[in-house]
Amino acid sequence: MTVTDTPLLKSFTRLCEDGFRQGWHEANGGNLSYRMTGEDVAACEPEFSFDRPWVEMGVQANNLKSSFFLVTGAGKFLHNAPLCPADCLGILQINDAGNAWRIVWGLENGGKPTSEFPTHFMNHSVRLAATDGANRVIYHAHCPNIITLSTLVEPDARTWTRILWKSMTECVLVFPQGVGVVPWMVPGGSDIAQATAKLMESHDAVVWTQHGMFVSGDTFDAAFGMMHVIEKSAGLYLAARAANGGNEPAFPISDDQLLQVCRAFDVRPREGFLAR
Ligand code: 2HA
Ligand code: ZN
Repeated sequence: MTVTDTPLLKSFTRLCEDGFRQGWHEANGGNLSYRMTGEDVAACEPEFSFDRPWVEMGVQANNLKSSFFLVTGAGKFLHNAPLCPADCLGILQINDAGNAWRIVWGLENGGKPTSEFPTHFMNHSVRLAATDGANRVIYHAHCPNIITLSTLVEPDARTWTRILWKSMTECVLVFPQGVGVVPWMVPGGSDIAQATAKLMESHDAVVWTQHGMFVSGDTFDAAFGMMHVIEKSAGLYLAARAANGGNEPAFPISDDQLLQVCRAFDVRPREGFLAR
């Protein structure tokens, strides 16, 4: 089986296409990475080549030494990933020191991994540790309602989380830890990578103010679903606020109602975010 025929490539490009259809990936906006299993590597290895140079990342992680990632390419349109995966996507090997990558498959024609690879890499490191290896997918999207909301609401995690939980009943079950919020920063470097990774220690989802969102998940479905739920909730809040003359929605779900939902489904919401 060739790399492009593997179920992994199909799941990866399906998410790219689904995100595009949602309107989250204008031009080259957004990026995706997946930490490969030993089986994934074994299936793809016959097509690997090890002649491209190592590139230092400016970040380092002990728990990702010698691992392999499937990633989207810098400047590539996610919409094109299903059409020409070997051009738009690449498989990276991490070196023994955990501080550099080299391309072993794909990104033909001189491509490079996503400009946000430092953030993806650091997020993988903290989510691997936080979930005992279960999380494998890190996904970044330019979801419009999240971006709009950040022009209206201060970059405070408790404020954001309460808005999102209170706009749709099951949100508190989907992201009981709430969302982390990174205040506006220059994208693409190690500073925003460190700030995001710190929040990823205790969240599945982190908002990049006026930019978009990062989520993590065990599977492509889980990561996409997380993005979808949070973005939808932001949209519901914006619509309710617009319909109410720009004022706060008159009847948001109450703290007590959210606690009832949590009790019914045996979920613990983040401490201090709901009044008991
Ligand atoms: O263009 O989304 O944050 C890719 C990005 C950078
Ligand atoms: Zn972006």
